[in-house]
Amino acid sequence: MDYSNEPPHSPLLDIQEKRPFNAEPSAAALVEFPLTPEDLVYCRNHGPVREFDDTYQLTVKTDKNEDIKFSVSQLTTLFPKAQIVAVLQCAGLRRNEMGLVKPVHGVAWRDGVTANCKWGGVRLCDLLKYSGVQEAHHVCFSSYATLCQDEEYYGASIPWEKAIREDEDVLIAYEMNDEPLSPDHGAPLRVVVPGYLGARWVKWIDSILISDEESPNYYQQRDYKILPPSVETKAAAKSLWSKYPSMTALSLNSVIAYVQRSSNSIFVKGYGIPGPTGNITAVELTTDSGATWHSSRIIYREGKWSWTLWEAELFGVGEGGTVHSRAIDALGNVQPREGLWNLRGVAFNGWGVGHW
Ligand SMILES: Nc1nc2c(c(=O)[nH]1)N[C@H]1C(S)=C(S)[C@@H](COP(=O)(O)O)O[C@H]1N2
Ligand SMILES: [Mo]
Repeated sequence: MDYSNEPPHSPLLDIQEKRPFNAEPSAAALVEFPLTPEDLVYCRNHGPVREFDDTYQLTVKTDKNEDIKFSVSQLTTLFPKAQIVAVLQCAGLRRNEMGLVKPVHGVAWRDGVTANCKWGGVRLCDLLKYSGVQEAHHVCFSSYATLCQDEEYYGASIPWEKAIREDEDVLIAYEMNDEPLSPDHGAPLRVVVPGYLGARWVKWIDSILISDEESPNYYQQRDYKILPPSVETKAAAKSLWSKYPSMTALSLNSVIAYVQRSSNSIFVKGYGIPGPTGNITAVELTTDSGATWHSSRIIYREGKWSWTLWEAELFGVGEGGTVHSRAIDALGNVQPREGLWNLRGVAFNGWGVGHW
């Protein structure tokens, strides 16, 4: 694959892999901003990043066999712009922590592969209605424009219900934080699927297909699935991928970004990510492995899909110790103590952890 024409990447990220470019900021840097500035947004790629000019087109494939093509300027003039704050997160967030339990396969992501941004673009439901497509079970997104490691193109799909409901806020985005998307984050067009893992937020999207089947793409069918803990090798996984569902919603999560000690207290700050059952209502902290819990102050949360920033000062703590966090959502669901080990190291959401 040709990596020679990549645009420059943000110098503020820690590089995990150069080719493809995979890099993340520190969680401590992230939590200083309610909306993540572009140069702190992690980059997750399965192939080269490319730049496109204004001949770029998005094709909607209808069941009438008539492809409808849209240029970016047609999309911006035909449809009203929707703006949604939503947290983007890679399913591999905290994979390094899961790897301490037992080795896992994948980039050893820490807790920086998440970004809370304001996305601007066309509502997918508006685009589908305009295109006159017939209802089917899935909406498949593809980027044939960029090559990938495991398959020629990148693809993903989401259920029809998620795609067509206006209050699910799925976008074909052309803006991030009120600026045009950058090449690293999918310019000129990317999918934004609030609440779902980043793997479904297809960058450089150039095709939409309505289908009764999920996307057949590698990244939908043979990756981004939670295999049972008994599957410990790639060979054992091979025949099992098709038996397990593709991941959709993110898991309820919280992360301690840093702990600062002063004379007799600690200051703790972090973020939380909503799970499938509503946004976070509280993040609690414990310094005695869960015997007693202290509340934290929520300092930022916005709408249904954003992350939560929180902080707390805990007094009367000893010389050194460990603090854990757990998030609680609108339905009273609580982040679990342990994350479930799985071969690909996805969806890790055990209690957040910090030391002083
Ligand atoms: N075309 C394409 N889209 C893609 C990917 C990719 O490799 N190619 N990676 C996916 C994954 S796994 C994630 S987590 C997000 C990352 O988006 P970002 O690089 O803007 O942070 O993009 C998704 N969309
Ligand atoms: Mo990802």
